Amino acid sequence: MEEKKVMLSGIKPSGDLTLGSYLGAIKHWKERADEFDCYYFMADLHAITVRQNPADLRRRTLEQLAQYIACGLDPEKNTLFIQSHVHEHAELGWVLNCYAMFGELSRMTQFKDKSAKNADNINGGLFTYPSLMAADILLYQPDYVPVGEDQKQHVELTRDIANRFNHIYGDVFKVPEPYIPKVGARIMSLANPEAKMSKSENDDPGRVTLMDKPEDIMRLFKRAITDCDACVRYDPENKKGISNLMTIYSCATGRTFAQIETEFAGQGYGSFKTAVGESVVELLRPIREEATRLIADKAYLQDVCRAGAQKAEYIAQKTLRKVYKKVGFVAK
Ligand code: AQP
Repeated sequence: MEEKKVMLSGIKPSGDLTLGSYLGAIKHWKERADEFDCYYFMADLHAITVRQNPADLRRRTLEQLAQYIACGLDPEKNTLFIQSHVHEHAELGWVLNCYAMFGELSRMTQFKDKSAKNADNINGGLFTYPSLMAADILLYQPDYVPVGEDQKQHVELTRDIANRFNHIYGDVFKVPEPYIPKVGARIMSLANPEAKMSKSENDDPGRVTLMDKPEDIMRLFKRAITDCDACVRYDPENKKGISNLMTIYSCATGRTFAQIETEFAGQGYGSFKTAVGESVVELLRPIREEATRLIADKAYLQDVCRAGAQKAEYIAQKTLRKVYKKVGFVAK
């Protein structure tokens, strides 16, 4: 029997998952479970590159697992685990640090953005984040890494590191491809369509989280920033707010931009914003309800992540053993 291709991705439990996390990442993960051997994790090692409250981090990590499952990731079909439970991530991360160049790491947009936002805590982990991300990926030899547009640069660096390593030691790593969705790869804040909708931006009045109540979602959409043109038309250059809302509506309803333009022709923005809000309420309702149920069942969540870590570790160990041998470490 032909082996299934491997797919892997992760999200930092650095804040409550947003509509952006869902449309840019998780939605595409669940569509692949039958076709691929899928590994998805809660990237807690990455989360501490920005200071976290320990109790919140612990709570959010398990809540994120509950939300993954509620979004449709069946733990029987997908390997779901917590990054820090598989110590091979940190170990390979160190090795790959020695194959990632200072200049490359300095050019990463996320490092520059996060350094600007956390000027009092520009730590080494923030700088070497891409080496750990390369380790996360390369340990599992995946064919595809589904990410939003903002993570494309990191996947490209992973490819460079893998190629560099393979060039020295032979074919150790499979060089993965980023998989970036055509629509929804970058969902912007409803309050500032120039900025990405981010989990950790708690005070962003344009952030929709998976656990938001319907009335809060409707309020956020009614207040969404648009323009004074009063015409629902997709133009991401000149009409960023409306184009963002159209992207969200398209993802939630499956309609194309042309169909949306026809649907709202001559109607102004009020009814459009209401329709987008309602589509998101209906999209998120079953996720919120199922996640709420699962969050209350801590024993089940613990079982899922324990089983996931065991399965992930088996693969991760094999790759790490090979890497240690190649670089010249003495076997235990
Ligand atoms: N707004 C978004 N639109 C589309 N995709 C998004 N992703 C995140 N936000 C959006 C995708 O989700 C995956 C997980 O991202 P991450 O948590 O590892 O890091 P991030 O991209 O830095 O996410 P945030 O929300 O901005 O977190 P914080 O605020 O902690 O830095 C990735 O595939 C990402 O592309």
